Amino acid sequence: MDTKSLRINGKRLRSTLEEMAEIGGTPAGGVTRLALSDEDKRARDLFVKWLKELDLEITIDEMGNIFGRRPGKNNELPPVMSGSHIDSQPKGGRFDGILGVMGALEVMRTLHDSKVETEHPVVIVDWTNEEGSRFAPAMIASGVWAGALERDWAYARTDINGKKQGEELARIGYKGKAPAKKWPVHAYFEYHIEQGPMLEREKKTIGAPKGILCLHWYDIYLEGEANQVGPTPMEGRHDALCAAAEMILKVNELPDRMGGNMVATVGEIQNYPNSRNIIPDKVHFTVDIRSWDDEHALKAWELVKKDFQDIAARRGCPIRIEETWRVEHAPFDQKLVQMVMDSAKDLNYSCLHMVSGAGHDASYMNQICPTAMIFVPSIGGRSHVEVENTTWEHCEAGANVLMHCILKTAAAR
Ligand code: HGY
Ligand code: MN
Ligand code: MN
Repeated sequence: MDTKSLRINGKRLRSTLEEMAEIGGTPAGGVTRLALSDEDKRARDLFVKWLKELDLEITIDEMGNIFGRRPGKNNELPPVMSGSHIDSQPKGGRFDGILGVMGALEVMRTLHDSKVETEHPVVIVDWTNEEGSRFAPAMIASGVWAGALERDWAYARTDINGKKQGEELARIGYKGKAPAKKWPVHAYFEYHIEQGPMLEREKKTIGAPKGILCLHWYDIYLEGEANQVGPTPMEGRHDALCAAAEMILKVNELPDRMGGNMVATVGEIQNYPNSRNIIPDKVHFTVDIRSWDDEHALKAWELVKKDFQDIAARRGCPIRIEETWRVEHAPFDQKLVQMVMDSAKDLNYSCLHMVSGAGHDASYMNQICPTAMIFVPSIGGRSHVEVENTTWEHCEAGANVLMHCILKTAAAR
């Protein structure tokens, strides 16, 4: 069949995204659907229901990754896979992650409606806990599936209330039996909002990232000495929050000191006992360093770690450092990146070759098989916020590019 003229159903894609946005929807129009929360369960249940309507073969693995498989003419061949994540940030946006899962679902629905046959099977996936916000680190379930992270280590990760990831998976009924272990994949495409300002600034509809920066995550724990803020003289204090404050500014200055294309952020902090009239004696904060150059990021870490140790010593606040997680930068398959750009052109969409500063499950899939991503603009370049937004036209455009990349690599007939 000539699939060149095939297009997805933009209205149906919009209604799935709007229905999903209701699950964990916030009054300001964002979404709070933390990994393995009740909201995540409800969205998963809805997603599985939709997969069943397409008679897909459903597999849920030990990490709760959900796969829906559409047979090809030759089921001996490795599948083409596409998907992203359903979980969100706290007060996050209604497109991050879910657009890639619903985009892939819309492609599956279009193939189903048009009775398109493909040589290779096609698989859709929802990766558990891509965000790493509730249970650090990010992309943990695709990392286990890809063999980069240990399943039991992932199960033991706890959230701020001490709940274990493995137990929460069981609680919501998504701790599957299938091993969370990679199998051959012919090609992987992930459709996602850009989450930055480039496409809007360049007035382009489709982004074709050359790859994803490396992500390095660290956890810092400081001990101070609590005391009554009134009678305790300033000199001789061991104020854990002041030590943290100095360290946090060192992180912020790091990219300037290092030069090159790097970002460094402290996004999360807990201060104890967090009472206005007690000198803080315990602080935990996180460090996120990203760069296209892994060595550059490691050098930056060594530099700022030395700063941390000097500050801790000078302030008499013992420090404990956890080198929590690193994923290498992911240079995508150039042929597939070119396919994304050619498909955009064939569909008369403007396209920009770029890089992804945001992490995605595609970072790990890139270690397994030829991988590429498709971006669409984020209005105002905003993401991980309730105002995150993308036009419906752009949502439709990205899904059309995704479909034609899948059709090409799966050798549609
Ligand atoms: O951290 C990231 O870039 C992604 O949202 N996990
Ligand atoms: Mn995402
Ligand atoms: Mn995200």
